[in-house]
Amino acid sequence: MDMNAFRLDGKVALVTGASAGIGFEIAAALAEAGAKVAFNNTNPKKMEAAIAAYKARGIDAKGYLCNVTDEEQVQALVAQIEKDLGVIDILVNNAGIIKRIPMLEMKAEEFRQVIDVDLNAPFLMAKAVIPGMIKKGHGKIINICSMMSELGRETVSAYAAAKGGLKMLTRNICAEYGEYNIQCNGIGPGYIATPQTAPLRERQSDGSRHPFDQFIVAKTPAARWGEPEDLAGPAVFLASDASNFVNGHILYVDGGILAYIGKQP
Ligand code: NAP
Ligand code: GCO
Repeated sequence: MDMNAFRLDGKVALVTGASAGIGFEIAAALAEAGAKVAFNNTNPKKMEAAIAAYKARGIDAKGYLCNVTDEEQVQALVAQIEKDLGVIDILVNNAGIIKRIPMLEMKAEEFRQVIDVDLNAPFLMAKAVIPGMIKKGHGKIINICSMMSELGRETVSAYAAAKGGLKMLTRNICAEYGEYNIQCNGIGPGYIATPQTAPLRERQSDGSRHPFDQFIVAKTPAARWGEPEDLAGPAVFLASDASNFVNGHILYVDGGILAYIGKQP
């Protein structure tokens, strides 16, 4: 096998929300595999810090302020990247939010906000990049799903609905555009140590570990939280020619948690 199939030289990649966390590590890995990398976010200060952090890794990532829920901004983002770097070959829909609120206490507006970022925005982003991919004769779309694409849990109704929908959007893009040599797959991270899950890992006032932290470690065969770096290899694989016959698949990168009933207390 030609191992260059895992390289991304000459490719243009856009990772949404890659100012920190999972998106940052995925964007860095795509760059280290040879891609020219663009990323977007909404917060100028985090953008600046991210560009410096990419530079410290020897990566010349191009940052764009863009709210992925705004269709006009999304269209303008894709057009600007095409001018600056070229037509987008790889899109990673990573930008996402979560609101942990019991359903009966959650306002309709709060539910809509989560659906807007986590489900509507990946639709808008995919719609914006697919025409260029069709013209180019190939494309890779990677949607960052979640274990909540498969499982529910208290207080995350909007997030689980969005990520379940994102799993099916992934399969539908595969169905509709596979004939144009576009592969659309998902990555389903398990519990990963990022700002988004920081509240679930906070030390208690007596210095003990958060009960949820203990719960997740007991439920995970790897007996640890994932790190954003754990997602780098799977992302490079799904962004590369090595996965050209993988389509509509959700690759769970979860330390085995979805396969395991959990350690007996
Ligand atoms: P994070 O650290 O909170 O990063 C989320 C990123 O999304 C931030 O950089 C944020 O950038 C950006 N963002 C949020 N709303 C945006 C918008 N409207 N437009 C543009 N950018 C926006 O979260 P993370 O843990 O790395 O999560 C990244 C993805 O992985 C999310 O889709 C999340 O649902 C998913 N995921 C996370 C885990 C986990 O355990 N951490 C597990 C499974 C799936 P700014 O704030 O700078 O705008
Ligand atoms: C939560 C967590 C999870 C993770 C991830 C798991 O509150 O349960 O935030 O939702 O973010 O999605 O795969």
